[in-house]
Amino acid sequence: MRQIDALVLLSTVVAHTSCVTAGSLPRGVGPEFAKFYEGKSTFTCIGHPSIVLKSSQINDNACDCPDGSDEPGTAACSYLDPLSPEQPLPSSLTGTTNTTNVLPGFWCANEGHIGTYVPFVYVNDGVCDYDLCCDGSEEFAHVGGVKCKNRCGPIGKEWRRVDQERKQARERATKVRQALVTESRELRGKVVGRISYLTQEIKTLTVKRDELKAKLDEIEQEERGKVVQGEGPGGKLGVLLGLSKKRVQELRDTLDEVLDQRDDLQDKVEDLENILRKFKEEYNPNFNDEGVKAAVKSWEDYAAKAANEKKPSLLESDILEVLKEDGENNGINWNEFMEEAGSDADILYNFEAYLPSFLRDYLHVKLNSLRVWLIENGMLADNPKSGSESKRLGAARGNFEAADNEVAGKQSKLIDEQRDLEKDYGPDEIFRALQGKCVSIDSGEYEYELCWLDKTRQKSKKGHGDTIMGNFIAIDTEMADEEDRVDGKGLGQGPRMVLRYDNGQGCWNGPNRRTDVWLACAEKEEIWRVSESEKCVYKMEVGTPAACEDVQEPAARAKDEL
Ligand code: MAN
Repeated sequence: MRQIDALVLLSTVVAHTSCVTAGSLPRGVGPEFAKFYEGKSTFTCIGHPSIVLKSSQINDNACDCPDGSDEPGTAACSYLDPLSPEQPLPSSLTGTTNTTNVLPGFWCANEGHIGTYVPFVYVNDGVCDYDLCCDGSEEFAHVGGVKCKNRCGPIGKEWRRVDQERKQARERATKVRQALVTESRELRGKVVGRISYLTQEIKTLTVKRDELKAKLDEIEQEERGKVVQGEGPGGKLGVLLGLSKKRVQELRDTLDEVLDQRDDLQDKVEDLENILRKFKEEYNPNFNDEGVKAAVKSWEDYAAKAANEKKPSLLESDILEVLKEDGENNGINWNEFMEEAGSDADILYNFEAYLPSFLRDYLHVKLNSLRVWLIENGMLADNPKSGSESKRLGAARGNFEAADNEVAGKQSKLIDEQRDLEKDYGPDEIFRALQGKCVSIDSGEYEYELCWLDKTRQKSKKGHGDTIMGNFIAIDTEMADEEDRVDGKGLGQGPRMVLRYDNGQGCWNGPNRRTDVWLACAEKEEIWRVSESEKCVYKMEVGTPAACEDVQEPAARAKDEL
């Protein structure tokens, strides 16, 4: 108890130790209160200016000021001391005041060491409080014959040695921390590098993937027999059919005209042959006219040749068949051809069935070579009715799916990396360098393990297996208020980082295990102690160079890092 009080008071006064010479002041006055006592013939109560006392009333062992300021060097007003509430109020003041002592305590100058305030209740209590007042000045009355020698020489020397060691250890720990910060920065740089590399890779792969998709779509389209969509029903093949129908009609009209001309010419040939036949029968051979004789001879040769020529002539019925208008029962049934066929591919495959029989043989060969040409050029599936994919389509699909999977894989890696940059790794992202590393301690029947930003484990030494004591969730800050330990392996006082590990293995008949990992500055990673304050709720006290920096609230830290 006395040690804690001393530390609190010590911190208040360290900065003021050299301001005023103690000798010129009433006993027990601390440096920062000197101005109220120096060179005055009267004394005004510090907190009650209306009460003015004689100088002789200072330290006269009677509590005259309601705030105790007239007794800086005695225990007369110790009942006002907030550090000793157990002190009973004197009957004269009971019920009259709720004032506390305006002075923090009896000032012990501790020359050669560090001055500090001692609670008034310790003044002249017959005990040498060397841990607070190494010069023994608080026992000036020698109550019960007690004489407290001034021990500030050796105590101050030892304190400075320990303090020096502590400072050096802290400097070494701070250097280790700096190395961790450098490592963390490098690790972060690597993440940034991977993000930019992945972004570029995804860009390139997406273009490739999209090209492969377009190719796949194109081939699928083709395999379905849909040669790229054209205008109007039936696609390009529909257009082709329209053109074919028109062309067939044009050819039919031309054939019709040619037949008319043929008939005219045949009539004329017949007339001419009749004229020549009559000419041969009626000419007079006795006229020795050489020109006439040659003409008759030519006619006879022509007639003989015509009689010998038995050329198979096109049947008139066949020609008439061709000339007939297309319809349901003759010619090409274009309606049936265009409406009933399932697909363009079906149309091509069944084309011959729609033709008049006399054209089928001739067109069969031509159609076959057309089919082969269409398949080779990717305009017609090689086996549209089988239901299975062609090798070409299978390969295109495989290529696309591989590229698509690659893009998806890289995208998910990119998201992970981007999330990693947003994750809280603590001040200076210090835990980046520690992440994944573990530290453990042997304790009783267990070995306890802490894996930074991962898990805490309780490992049975009796072979009962490991128990997860929590999974890392967040970095928090909490106030520690513990006595300093001689070996320095303690949390001490002040704000400390606390790593929360939650949702560990379920506790029998209880909640899931969780662990609070309290951190304090140390030269090396070390679990100092593990406690289970309530069932399955653990506290680890851990030393680490990562904590050798003033702790900031996460919000302030985020602001600083912007
Ligand atoms: C085990 C350990 C203990 C815990 C009990 C709860 O023995 O994990 O720490 O308190 O289980 O049943």
